[in-house]
Amino acid sequence: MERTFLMIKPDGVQRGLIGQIMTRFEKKGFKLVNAKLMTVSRELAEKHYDELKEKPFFGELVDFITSGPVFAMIWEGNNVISVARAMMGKTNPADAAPGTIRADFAVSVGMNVIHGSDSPENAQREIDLWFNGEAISYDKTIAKWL
Ligand code: RTP
Ligand code: MG
Repeated sequence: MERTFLMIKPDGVQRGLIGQIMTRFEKKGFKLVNAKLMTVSRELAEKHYDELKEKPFFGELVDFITSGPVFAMIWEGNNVISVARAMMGKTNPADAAPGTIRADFAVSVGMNVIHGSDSPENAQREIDLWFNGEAISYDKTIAKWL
């Protein structure tokens, strides 16, 4: 089953949007397999956004991601990498389709509420980087309430 790394950025955490955003992924039918509220070191932020290190906004991006707590998550499900990206909407909230997370909750490209892995390779890299590759198993508990 496919897994992706999603992160509610400092703007989403400070604005109290964690619950509403997680609800969208739960209602869709994806399964939460790890999560933590955490502050981000510059080292971790720079590794995470390594592909963007030559971009003019890289410094601002790292400043922002390290500016307050983020909520890091691993989600599991069919095509979760691309479907989560579709549910997030385009990078710039001004271009994001109504009904997507970034369209509904954000107005600025820098503070666009959520990150999602953009490929299977990056999903695995980010799950390893943020969670040491570890996901929670539901095997022993599921079906007791069904
Ligand atoms: P993310 O990695 O955060 O999920 O966002 P993304 O794939 O949609 O976009 P990406 O190209 O990976 O850019 C990462 C984050 O950098 C900020 N950004 N600022 N000022 C700018 O033109 C600009 N472009 C990108 C955004 O916050 C974007 O989410
Ligand atoms: Mg990206």
